[in-house]
Amino acid sequence: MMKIDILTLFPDSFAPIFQSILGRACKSGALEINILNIRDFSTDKHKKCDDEIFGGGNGMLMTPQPLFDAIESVLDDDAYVIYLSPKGQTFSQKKAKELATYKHLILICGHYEGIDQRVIDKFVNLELSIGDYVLTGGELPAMVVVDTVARLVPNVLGNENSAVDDTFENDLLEYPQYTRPADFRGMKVPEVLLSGNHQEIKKWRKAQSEALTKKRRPDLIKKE
Ligand code: 58G
Repeated sequence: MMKIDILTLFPDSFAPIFQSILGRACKSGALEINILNIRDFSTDKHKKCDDEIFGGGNGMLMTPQPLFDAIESVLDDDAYVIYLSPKGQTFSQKKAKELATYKHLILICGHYEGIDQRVIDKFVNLELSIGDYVLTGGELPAMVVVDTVARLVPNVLGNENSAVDDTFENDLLEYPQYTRPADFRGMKVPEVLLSGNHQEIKKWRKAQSEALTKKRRPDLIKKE
């Protein structure tokens, strides 16, 4: 059971994560995802959440007051607070495994030129980036992190083992997989997979994984 609170100015953009597997996990109780609109916490008469940047510079910054109040409304002793930012540590399957051990994640999505540094200094445990590119908001990165982490939480995926053989779980790319029919338009499934010889199948899959990783992602192969 994991709780995830997402703080955003664009709550509607999270509709996709309530589809399919994660939607089912929310209904089954394996996962609780709350979307909070940062604007609801603004004490400004016009619900303003942004302002000009001290010292000059282009664009606007998210002001501290709505963010402080939004974070404090969900903060507890179990919470681990993440700010999605291109300046953050790079996200990975390894990082996802670490995050999956927390009971409560709070994800902050920035917009414009980002958020006031005092929010980061006061509350943020981890600045996290999904890759070396800049987006208009932290919503897409937040969805990437939620999807990746949630599928590692017990009882979120139907089958408890389905995350074990995945690409990256053993620093190898996954072997090719096939389903019926065994012959589709003359393209045949490799004979060994139809043999029922589980030892041979295991050997074939390992060899395929290693060959593909060596060809496509030599950087993943540990030099020891
Ligand atoms: C510079 C520009 C600093 C995450 C924008 C902060 C968030 C990319 C990623 C921002 C993001 C990523 C405002 C919009 C954060 C703020 C947000 N872009 N690579 N943009 O994970």
